[in-house]
Amino acid sequence: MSSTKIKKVLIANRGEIALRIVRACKELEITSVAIFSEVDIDGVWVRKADECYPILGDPIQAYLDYERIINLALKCECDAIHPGYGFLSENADFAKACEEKGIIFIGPKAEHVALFGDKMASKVAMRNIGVPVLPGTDEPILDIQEGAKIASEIGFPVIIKAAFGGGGRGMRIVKAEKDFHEMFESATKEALKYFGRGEVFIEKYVENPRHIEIQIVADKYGNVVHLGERDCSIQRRHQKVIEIAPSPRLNTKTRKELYRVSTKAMFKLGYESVGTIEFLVDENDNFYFIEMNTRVQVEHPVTEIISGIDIIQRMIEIAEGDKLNFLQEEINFRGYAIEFRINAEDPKKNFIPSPGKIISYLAPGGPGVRLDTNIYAGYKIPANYDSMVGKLIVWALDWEGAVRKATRALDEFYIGGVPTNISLHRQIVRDECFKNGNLDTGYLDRKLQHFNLDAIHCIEDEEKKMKHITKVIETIKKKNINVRH
Ligand code: MV4
Repeated sequence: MSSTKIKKVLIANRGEIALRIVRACKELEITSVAIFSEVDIDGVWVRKADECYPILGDPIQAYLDYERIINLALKCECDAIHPGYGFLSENADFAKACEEKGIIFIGPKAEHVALFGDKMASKVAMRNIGVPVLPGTDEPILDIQEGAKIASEIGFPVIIKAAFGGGGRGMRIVKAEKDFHEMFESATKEALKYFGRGEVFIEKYVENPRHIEIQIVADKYGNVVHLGERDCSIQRRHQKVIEIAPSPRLNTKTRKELYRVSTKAMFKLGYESVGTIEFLVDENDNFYFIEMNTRVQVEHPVTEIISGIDIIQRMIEIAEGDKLNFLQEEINFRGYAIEFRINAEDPKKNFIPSPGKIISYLAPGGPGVRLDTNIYAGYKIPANYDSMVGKLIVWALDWEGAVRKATRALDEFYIGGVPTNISLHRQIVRDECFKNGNLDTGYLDRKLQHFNLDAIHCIEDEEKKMKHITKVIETIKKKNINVRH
């Protein structure tokens, strides 16, 4: 297979992931082209990219209108488009349209984007190649009575899921047959509203599982490598809040089996590019495939840090037709990395989004601290997009060290002017269950009510200390006290 040197990439995304891709392009000496909506002109990625073009009109459509984006890419002679995550990153029609226009889609083959966009077809494909999946239906439920009957055969609790959705929308847990009808109706309605498709399916519900995902990197020549796992169990309303690599409590046997089935499945499918296979792990360490993400994920930095692999650069090189430049046995996983999603949301008001102007900004730093963000003092967080404004990632050789470093870094982190969820993170890292790595998807729901979410800023304590020491100095000077230290 031939290699096509990519010289110029259009980044069809915004915010921190767009900046991340600009950085990867710079290090590969690839020209980066940013697009931005009318509310995003102050984005760091816009100014750091080699070229930037406004997509005027609706601020959301600016990153979804793929005909405009492809035409712009052609006009500025880009060889490739990187979709990042969200927006068009899992739109098979977009991937196909790029290929038809002769533009490299930096990601998997369109057929795999389509396959894994269908949550039922994904399960059938993975089950056929030996990946454990949960008992459930392979087809959408078309008749409620039939659905209730199947649910009873599977055994309650069951979970109803959107066939063409993800992230918890169109998802309902049904604990008893009497609730099935109402839950089926509301799941279907929500799936239709959010995904334009109302098909739902059923599967056996796993109580309080751990959410473990395997990072895959595969080239166009059948070389498939895993980059370990991430524990994403700390979620709030299906939004990941903290991600950890490796999982602090996964046993070695389960870990190795997860790696084995994941790499084997991707090899058999002929998968190319990066991808993440999501599993649920129950209390008896049984694991089950639930979905696959055919894109780079928000939480990729924790894997980059423990493996030493730049996932975005490898994605670009794979798209160019390069072979992977490392073997599985050459990947040495070192230490623990923890990612804290920094969201402009108000923990004191049930985490409603809190866009607005950042008045002051003091970022943490020091050994083992990485910050992937697009914010700065003076930046106005737009109200049009997801509330995540950045990610704080820490690394240490052992779990306890990573938790200590996280505590220190979060205590340093100060964003003035808009409420953020930093106070939530500061509570979590001090929680015994978290420190013991005792995590499952129900963790945050159990703990939230007990946390003190006042935005207690260590900065204010420092201000008091500095005011005090200033007064002491003035007193010394006034009384001409001779202080010999
Ligand atoms: C499940 C599950 C338990 N049993 N499926 C699917 C979408 C993904 N983001 C979360 N999903 C889950 N699928 C079965 N059969 C548990 C989750 C799940 C979850 C469910 C409800 C509330 C929060 C959750 C957090 C992570 C995983």
